[in-house]
Amino acid sequence: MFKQYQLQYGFDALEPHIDTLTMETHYTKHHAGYTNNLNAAVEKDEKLKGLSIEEILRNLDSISDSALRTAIRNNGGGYWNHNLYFSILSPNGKKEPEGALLKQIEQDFNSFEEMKERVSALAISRFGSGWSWLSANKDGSLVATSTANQDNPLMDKADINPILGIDVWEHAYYLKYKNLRGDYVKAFWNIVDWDAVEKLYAAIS
Ligand code: MN3
Repeated sequence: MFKQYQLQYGFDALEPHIDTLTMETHYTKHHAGYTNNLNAAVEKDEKLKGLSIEEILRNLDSISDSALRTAIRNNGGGYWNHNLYFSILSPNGKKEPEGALLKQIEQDFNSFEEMKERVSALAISRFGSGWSWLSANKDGSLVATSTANQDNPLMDKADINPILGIDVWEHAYYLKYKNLRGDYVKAFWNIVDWDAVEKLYAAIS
């Protein structure tokens, strides 16, 4: 039974960057929905029971039933992606990366600012719904990519781990920002908890 990440802050805590109603709807409706649908789907295939969500998402091809594979891809992706998203946000997190993560960001993107520009550009240019990612390869190197729908880099490549994701589905920003996705993406960086991102980076490299 997969459990939804427990928010460490209130629905209103990320104001004014993410509004209370968006946070409440996103967490209690969208994320809860993905979680419930994932659990229902996993019940349908004995081979999936006991696997971690990462093991399932890295091996979608092993699910023979195509409708079930699609259900797991969409809802398992939605489950995992939102667990990451909500866990790296905080109203009072560390404002900038330090140490090994900062060093790697500077190596791969020249600077913290240029990394944010690259990940933001991918978020803004993603057509329709999807995500923009900062991910770490097994050797510690970092890469910025984007994916459609609830896909994520785990589905594409072995040994890659997203450490930051920007949700650019309209449900993540439309109540406050309407069509101005770029304003939401800009605001997103104000509430990233770099301590949480550093911990994810340390765990995989
Ligand atoms: Mn979402």
